[in-house]
Amino acid sequence: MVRAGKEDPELNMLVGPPDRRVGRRSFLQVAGLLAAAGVAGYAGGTVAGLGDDTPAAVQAAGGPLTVGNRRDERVLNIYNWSDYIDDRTIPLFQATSNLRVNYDVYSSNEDLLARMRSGPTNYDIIVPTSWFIPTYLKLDLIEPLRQDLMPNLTNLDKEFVETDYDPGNRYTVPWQWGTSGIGFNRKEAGDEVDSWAAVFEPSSAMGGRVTLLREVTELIGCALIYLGRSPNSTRDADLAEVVKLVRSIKPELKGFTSDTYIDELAAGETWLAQGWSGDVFQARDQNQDVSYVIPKEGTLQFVDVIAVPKGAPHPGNAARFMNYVLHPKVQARISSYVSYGTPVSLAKPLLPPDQTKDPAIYPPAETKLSIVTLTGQKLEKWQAAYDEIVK
Ligand code: N2P
Repeated sequence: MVRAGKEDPELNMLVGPPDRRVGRRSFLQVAGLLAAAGVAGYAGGTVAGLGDDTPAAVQAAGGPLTVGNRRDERVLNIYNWSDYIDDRTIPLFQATSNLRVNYDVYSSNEDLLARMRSGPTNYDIIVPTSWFIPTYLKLDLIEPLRQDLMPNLTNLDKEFVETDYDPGNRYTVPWQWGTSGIGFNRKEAGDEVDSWAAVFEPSSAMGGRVTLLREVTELIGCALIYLGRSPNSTRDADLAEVVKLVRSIKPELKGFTSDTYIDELAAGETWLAQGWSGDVFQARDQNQDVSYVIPKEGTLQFVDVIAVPKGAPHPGNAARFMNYVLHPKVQARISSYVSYGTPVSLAKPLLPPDQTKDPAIYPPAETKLSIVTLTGQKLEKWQAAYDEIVK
């Protein structure tokens, strides 16, 4: 039963569905709203019992809320993927922590990495896909987390702790996870879409209505899977085949996009889109003709992880935010809205059963899912192949 009394402000704030996406276009407006919500937030700064900035945690950390920061400011600068959060989590975090959040978005790992390589930024939080973490570590772009400020780390499912890319969560905590697949309009593309052929060899009737992801690993990895090659291949012959295939269908494509396809699917402008699971479900929330399928050839599974850029101004505040989003109730609010998988099983009983039972969100063990390993020169080779395709 949902209590909505004053005694549990967090629960109170969970009542009622979120109604605005923090997407490409809306994030600036939302940022304005968030600033306003921060001003109207709790003056006291902590709310007991939430497992985030509890008085005990603050005391254990030895001081005021700004402990752990390089700049003594009640500010947190977040850089996350577009369409990857509900519209309530940030205002509620601001209210419970008395920190002001600046929220900015990107739409590909390449954009994020390029930004981080271009010199210091003011960001305290970034959310790369896990397979980029070895690269971030090698380039010395991220720093260890203030785990002492994150008691909710214990909420994480084991598989997100015992990872290859960051065992023990020294540098990262998972945000959400999902798959890439095909979003399609059943009225226009039919009910039978089940193969990557739908987007990598589209029929001429779909001309100008097909989009592919503007993201190196997803484009190259899924095309390799369609061609029956290893999703981690760096063989020149395999990559040449991918380039040839995708270049040959370019006249049929509406374009490459990793953000606008949500609105385009929802508006019925795009009929077939290579896309990420939750994004397609967000389009379906607006247009019931949209469906998502994991192609029969298999696909890539990703985990996007929160990390702190090296030398970030407010790593203490970043830890407070990570701790907040590891709370099952907060995870449930985010996950139910974005329709991606949660790394906190304790959140699942709080999610709508039609999500937790949906094999497209939580795929059964027999689904063919691959994980990209980005080591050595693979990223360069894949980027070169991608550039040949897109340019
Ligand atoms: C959010 C897309 C995130 C998934 N719109 C890509 N890793």
